[in-house]
This record gives sequence, structure tokens and C-alpha cells, in this order.
Amino acid sequence: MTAPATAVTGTHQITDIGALEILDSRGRPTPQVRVTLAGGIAAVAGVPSGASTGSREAVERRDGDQGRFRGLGVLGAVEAVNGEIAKRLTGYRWRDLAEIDAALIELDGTAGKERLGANAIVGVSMACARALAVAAGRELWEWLTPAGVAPRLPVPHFNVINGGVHAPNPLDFQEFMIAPLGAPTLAEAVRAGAEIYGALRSLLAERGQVTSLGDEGGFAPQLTEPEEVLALLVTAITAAGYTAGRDGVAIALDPASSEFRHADGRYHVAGQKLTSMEMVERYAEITERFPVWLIEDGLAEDDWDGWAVLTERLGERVQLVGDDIFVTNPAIIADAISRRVANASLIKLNQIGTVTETLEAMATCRRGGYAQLVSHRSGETTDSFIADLAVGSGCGELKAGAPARGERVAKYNRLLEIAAARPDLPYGVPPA
Ligand code: 2PG
Ligand code: MG
Repeated sequence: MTAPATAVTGTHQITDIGALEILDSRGRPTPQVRVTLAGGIAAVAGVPSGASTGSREAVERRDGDQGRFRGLGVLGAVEAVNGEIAKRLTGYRWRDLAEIDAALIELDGTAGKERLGANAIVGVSMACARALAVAAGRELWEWLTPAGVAPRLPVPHFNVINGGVHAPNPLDFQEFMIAPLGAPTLAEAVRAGAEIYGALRSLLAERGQVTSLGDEGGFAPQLTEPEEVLALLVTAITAAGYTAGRDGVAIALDPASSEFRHADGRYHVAGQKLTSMEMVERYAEITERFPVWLIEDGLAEDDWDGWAVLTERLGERVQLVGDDIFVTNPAIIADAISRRVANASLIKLNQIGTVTETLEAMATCRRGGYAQLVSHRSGETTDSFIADLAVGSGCGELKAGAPARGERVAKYNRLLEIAAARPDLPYGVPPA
């Protein structure tokens, strides 16, 4: 795939690549990458970073120098971009992004991208994608649309209550999202999200709860039981004048359960120690009582047997999304499809480490009839790449945090921009 550096095979010549250490939304360092093409087109990408990471994710490279940023510096990753990667990618004419990404993977040489750092590689890949889109005279979302796929405006999944490792409250489930599935347009969906977020703030204040925020901009109340939060969400949806349910505003959960499955093999939820089967029953009850349309990481990444039961039990009526268990890895997703584990995959660029492999993961899902939920990370920049990815892929689903805070609304505002420019694009989850 990679030709000698002197060969002239493609049309894309990269003249300059540079990275610097910037801050993410948690105040932690992260790389920002700039790529310049011959002719002067330049594009920038900011790299996201997770907190509840899957064990098989591509490896984020951190300096470990306790004298800087408590060991979290990314000067090594930045240097990898400015040094080795810049040397490899400049001075050769690339045919396309797939060829660039293959060269990055080969240059790194490790399975988990740990040598150069997945945070270095994904930043370069995203910036290259942007630059190539500009060079082609296309919007990023258009350029990312695979042949034979119809682009759509995705249903935004607004994370309005935060728990787990994203907030210092007693709530074990990590994310409670509202999804305006029944909104007539993207703009109305965003409006619903913001209005319900406002209604929720008032409700919490009335009940004497704190309205402080978690890492993704959702409220972080001192609540323990997931069902208590779900009841609160239904009240907030109704108070804001919307219908709670699939025809109106539905609810989505990301318990991120790998984080609360302990060494005893039990899931520790609100003081109880539940088996996989008891968790499945808990979800079954939850989906009967509340308009929950989607559950992500309902069971832990190493609980494949439990996942198979969960899928068997709820897969017909609930979207079951694999995040930590799939880590946007096409091979793992293909394995899951053959074993009927889950029926959807979360999609995070930095879990796998290149745009090309991310698109491959999405194509694997499409072939296997699995839905896809494009996702931000809990540590974000104002980069809005994932909004374009969600539109271009036609998957119809995006989660990017609360309808508040700059790094979260950057994604929703980008969707609004695309929707305004292209009122012909359909909104919503694709018809089955
Ligand atoms: C998740 C993500 C994003 P993190 O679990 O889905 O919401 O969290 O980035 O911390 O892995
Ligand atoms: Mg998750």
C-alpha cells in the first residue's frame, strides 16, 4: 500500500504538518494538528479524550512526567506529529485518505497505535480528511458520505444527567440522554433539547438539588436510583411541553457498566450487587416503565454471555449499543454480528485511531444491519468533526453531550449550520 517516498502516484501533496499541546474541556492537554496541502489549503483538528475507556481502545499517549499536568502532558504525541509523521507524510503524493491512514498505521507499527500515540495519529487523520474535503470543494459531511449511502441529519442525544466517572455524585449510571426522535426537524430537535434542559434545571432547583454539572454538561444531582432520574426526566420533558416517548422525546441510557462491574463479577448499582441476569431484568423493567429507546453498554465489555442474553431479551424493541465492548473496531463488531451480540455500535474516532478505520467500522455495521451512534468523548475540544461524520454516514444518531457548554454545542451548532444550508436533508433515524 505504501509506495517509496519518491514515487508520484496521487494528487495530494502535504507540505506541512504540525501539532501543538492545547487544553481539552477537562483542562487536560490534548494535541491539535494542522495539515497544509500544496496550494495552501490548511485544516486543523482537535483530539478528544475519554474517561470511561474500553480496554481494547487504541492507546492514547501521555507523557507521564509528573512535573507537568500531573503526568497528562502530550508533548511526546505532539513531537511524533512534528517529527516522524511529518517526515513520512510530506514529500509524497497521496492518492487518498485511505493511503495516508495506512501509512500512519504502518509507521506506528503496533496493534494499539501506542508507539506514536493514537491521539497523534487520529489528529493527523482528521486534519487530513478535512484538508482533502476542502481540496475537493466539498463540505466535510459530503466528502465523508460513502458511495450508495444517503446522508441524513441525526437525532441529537442530549446528555442531561451525568453520573459514573463523569460526575462526583452517587449515581452509578453514567449518562441519561434525551433524544427527540419525533421532532419534525433538526432545529426543532435542538430546541426541544435546550428547553427540556432548562425545565430540568428548574425542577432540580425546586427540589433543592444542586444544578452543578458533570463532564459532559449534564446536571449532576445527588440522586442514587436510576429510576428516580428517569421519572425526573419524564417530568421535565412534559413540563417543557413535549410528549415523552418515541413519537416525541425518548430517553437513552449509557450506564457505562464496565465501570461498576466489580471483581466479584457483580454490577454494583445503588447499593445492590446484581448478576448479569438481574441487570437484564432491571433493564427490562426500566424499558416497560419508561420511554427508554436505547441502552448503551448495559453490560460490561467482558460480559459477552450476558450481552447475548440482553440482546435476546430486549434486542427486538430496544437499541442496544456496544461502546467499551466494540471500541469502534471493525473486527470486533464483525464478531459481535456473527454472535448476535447487541444490535448497534457506538462510533468514536479515537477508539480506533484513524478516519479510514472508523468508516470501515460503520460499513461493517451497515452490512450487518447494526445501527450506529456517533459519539463525542467526555474530554472534548470545539472540533465538530463528529457532526459531519454523523450526517455523511447517514446513520441518523449522534451523542455530543448536553445542549450547553461550548465544546458540546459546537457539534449541535454545526448540525444546525448543515441543516440550514441543506433543508432537503431528511432528519431522524433511518427507516428500518
Ligand atoms: C462514553 C463516553 C462518551 P468517555 O462512555 O460513551 O460519552 O465517555 O469519553 O469518558 O469514554
Ligand atoms: Mg459509552
